Amino acid sequence: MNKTPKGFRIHLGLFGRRNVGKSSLLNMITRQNAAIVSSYAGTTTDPIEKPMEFLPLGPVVFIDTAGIDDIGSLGQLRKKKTKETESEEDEQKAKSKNKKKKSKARSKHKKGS
Ligand SMILES: Nc1nc2c(ncn2[C@@H]2O[C@H](COP(=O)(O)OP(=O)(O)O)[C@@H](O)[C@H]2O)c(=O)[nH]1
Ligand SMILES: [Mg+2]
Repeated sequence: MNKTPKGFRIHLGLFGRRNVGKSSLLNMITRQNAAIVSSYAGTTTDPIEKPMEFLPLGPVVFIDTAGIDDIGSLGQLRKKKTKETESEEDEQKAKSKNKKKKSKARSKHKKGS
């Protein structure tokens, strides 16, 4: 189950303001204490990745992030990291779309030959 490489997993990012329950949601979905939950805004710092089998999707990786409204100098760094994670997820989505397109094109080509 956990053998699927990260690149083959669907990436599901949790983005939003601080203290809205992103980490609580991750813990609820994974049924683990994967991320620290607290009423103190700015608890999550580095993105937390949790690979799991999430039916009906299959192998996914959940990514919990710091808030998009973080403040202070450390907050700016956390926001930057969240933005980077967001872009990485978009890139990954585009890549997997391309992969699907290519494999569709290949199977069409096979059928035609
Ligand atoms: N009332 C209520 N509080 C929640 C809910 N989900 C999370 N919380 C509380 O909101 C606070 C922030 O939660 P957390 O998961 O750390 O938020 P994050 O900063 O978005 O990751 C914590 O005190 C949680 O116990 C919810 O569904 N209802
Ligand atoms: Mg959090």
